[in-house]
Amino acid sequence: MKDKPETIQIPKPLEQLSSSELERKACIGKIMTFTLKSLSDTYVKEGFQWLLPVALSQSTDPLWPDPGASIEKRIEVDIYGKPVRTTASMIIHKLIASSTAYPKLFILSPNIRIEKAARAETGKHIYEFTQLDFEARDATSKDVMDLVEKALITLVKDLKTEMKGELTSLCRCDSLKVPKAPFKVCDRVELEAKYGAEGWEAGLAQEIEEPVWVTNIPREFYDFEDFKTGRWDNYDLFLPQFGEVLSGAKREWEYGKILSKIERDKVKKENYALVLNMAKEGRLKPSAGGGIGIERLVGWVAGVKHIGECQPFPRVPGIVNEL
Ligand code: ASN
Repeated sequence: MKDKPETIQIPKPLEQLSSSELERKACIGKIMTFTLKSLSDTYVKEGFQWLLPVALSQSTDPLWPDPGASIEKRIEVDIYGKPVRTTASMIIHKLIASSTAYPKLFILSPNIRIEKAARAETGKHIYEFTQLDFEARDATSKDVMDLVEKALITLVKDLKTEMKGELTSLCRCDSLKVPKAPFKVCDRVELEAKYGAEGWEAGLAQEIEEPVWVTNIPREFYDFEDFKTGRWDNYDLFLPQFGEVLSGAKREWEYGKILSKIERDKVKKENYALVLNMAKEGRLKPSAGGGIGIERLVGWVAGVKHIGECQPFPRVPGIVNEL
């Protein structure tokens, strides 16, 4: 996400809000509740198991190399004589869980990413957010796109009837349109040619009027890369006038490829011993999945300027409140 020059009001903690600001906060809160219920209903109906998140693990998302990453600090502590990290995403857990007891799963998990303080005013970054992270064994990218399109269309359609009052008071009732499936799919290479290597994300978000998928984005080792063509079988979902709200991929499952990518990226191999061993033993299964940034999705629905507004206890980069 490209940082915006426009000054954005930084979300304040609850105890500092005026009565009209509290009303707005309550409205966004109701849209959050509705969204969580709608999405979890869709995933459960589609046969996904609902797993609980973990906060500390030896292995978490390396978030590297990722062109969008701006992590200032990685949190690592020792417990019981072992180093553990706070969850950056549950991708590694999803690979293991979907290969074993939970072929189709989703988790609403807190993701801790200590973003650089300079990102306070992008309106799209918070240092602790919630991701609806999901994974399905043997699924293809197309399967995931179909599922997400269905979840999003159901959500917006139902919001427009059942949350009409809230959307009206947020001045979002008319501008929020029910998206039409299938969403358009663009290749990142074409977008870079059109908007430039740096500006394509912002350029795309400003131009589109419907959600758009972007594929073929070079990033972490777990996303599938075709070594013959150099093409990545992954995808981001961009929402109009907003930006990226989901990222996901078909996954790597072959030992040789995972090892060579970890080495190429200079990621610490010892932090991914379990994934590597499972792959070596042929126990890592092909899968595809993704993660929806909940505050971003609700922020788009509610039309907020800063997604910290969707949090009861805002996590704005650089600002640490008592709660
Ligand atoms: N949740 C993302 C995925 O499933 C990974 C991430 O958040 N970095 O691909």
